[in-house]
Amino acid sequence: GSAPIVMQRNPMFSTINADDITKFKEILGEKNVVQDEEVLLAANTDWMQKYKGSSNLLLQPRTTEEVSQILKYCNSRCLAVVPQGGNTGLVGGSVPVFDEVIINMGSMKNIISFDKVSGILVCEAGCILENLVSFLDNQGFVMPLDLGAKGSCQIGGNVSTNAGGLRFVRYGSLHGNVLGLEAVLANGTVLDMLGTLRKDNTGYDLKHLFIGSEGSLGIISKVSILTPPKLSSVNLAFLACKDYVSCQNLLLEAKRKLGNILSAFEFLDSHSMDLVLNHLEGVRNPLPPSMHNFYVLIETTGSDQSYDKEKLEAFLLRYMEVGLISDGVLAQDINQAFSFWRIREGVPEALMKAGAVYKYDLSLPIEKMYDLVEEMRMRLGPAAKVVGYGHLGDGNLHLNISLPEYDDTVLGQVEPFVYEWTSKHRGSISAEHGLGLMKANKIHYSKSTESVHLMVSIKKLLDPNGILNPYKVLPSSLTS
Ligand code: FAD
Ligand code: 2HG
Ligand code: ZN
Repeated sequence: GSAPIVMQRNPMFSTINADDITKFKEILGEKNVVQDEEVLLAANTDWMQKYKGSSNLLLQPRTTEEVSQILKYCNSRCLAVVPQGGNTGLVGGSVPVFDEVIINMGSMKNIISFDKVSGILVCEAGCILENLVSFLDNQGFVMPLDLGAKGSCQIGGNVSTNAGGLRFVRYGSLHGNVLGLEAVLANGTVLDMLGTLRKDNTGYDLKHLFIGSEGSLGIISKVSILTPPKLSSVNLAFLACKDYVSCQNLLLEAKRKLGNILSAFEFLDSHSMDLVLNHLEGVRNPLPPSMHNFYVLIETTGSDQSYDKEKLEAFLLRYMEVGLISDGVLAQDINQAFSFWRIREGVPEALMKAGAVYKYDLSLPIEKMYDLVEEMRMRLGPAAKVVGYGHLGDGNLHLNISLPEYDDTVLGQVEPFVYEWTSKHRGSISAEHGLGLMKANKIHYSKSTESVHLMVSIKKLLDPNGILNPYKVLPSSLTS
């Protein structure tokens, strides 16, 4: 059912007292124990301004040893904590629900090593994704993931959410690219899994438990990641399609014809485009005004400048002739490419500016994916704007419902319908954003009872007092 769950603070958790503050200052030094109201207000509020906690304390560790000491102390006192990276998460996972201590990883931002032969980067969890991108660029390498939040999100947050993003279609999941981790358990134990090997079959691969665990099993303090070399030729096309079937068929052809140089295949519907044009400054549609229903971005990345470009041009020409593509343009330089990406990456920001938003991040069979958007539009009528966009190449739909203000009546028409629909088609109710607070009690739509119970057992083994990111990820009925 979808009855709203009235969340209660778990009374097992202690509240902060003066001795705790003294202890934290001993561990971290005065200035890394933050009680400033303005800083706390921002850290209590998520990116969408939808979830708000009421923590009075933010800690900023600078080393793994400090993270370990903080957690050991919090565990002994039964003080709940929320690990926080760049706070760009979209499911309410990165902010406190009540008065949990915020452990902000932003001060752990050192690059530890980079091996130019293997492309393996080892760094601290608080490194901002864009800073890693710039660092690697100078070395002639790229990050295997890219997302609209790159300017603020941290690699530790990316790994903790198993973020997907815009290059997933080419480089795959962080479960493949992350070679090693260092994580601190609830009791302060430091787990050194910071391997830099491509192959290592010695027992259970524990790092995978932490990838995508959203801060519920430990705090990731260091990451080792395999980075691909930067290739010299990147091309980007911005296309229009008349209907969803054309987008889908175009994807099949792109996989077949562009093959190993395909590096992104993204789509947005005209409703998403309208939002971007109406709410973001300086953004314009690169295609002449017309009644296009869908837009597709195709990026190729390869090593042969003229060949790659010709290949994409020939592809566009061919599928324009047969009508799969209604109109299209190739970016002529890096600035134009940036402006095309701005349209696609700007959709979440435009939605935020437009008012209240209900977000659904779904994996669905590609041929069924847009049916849901249309059904939802019919269901809600003019009460709300229903937009669909996302990582078509990965079968990942971002269904967003935008309205002037949050409205429980509308929400009641959306949920549980959207989850039931997804479950019926054997989809996932969280393709890439995680469960966080928003979907902790919805996990059963995508996972069997037996799987959820095993997850709860693992959680209890690693964090017996449940201090790590409580109320998130797993159903509250099973964890408290
Ligand atoms: P936070 O938001 O701070 O935290 C996210 C979760 O991870 C929380 O549960 C938190 O407790 C936990 N956490 C953070 N750091 C640590 C750590 N060091 N150890 C343990 N737990 C930790 N997501 C995608 O997958 N693909 C996208 O394309 C994408 N695009 C986005 C675009 C925009 C504009 C925005 C705002 C968000 C987007 N996201 C996307 C969602 C979000 O950016 C990602 O989930 C990102 O990986 C979160 O990183 P962060 O550092 O901000 O983590
Ligand atoms: C994206 O792909 C992000 O732009 C955000 O994952 C999706 O806002 C959303 O629903
Ligand atoms: Zn996404």
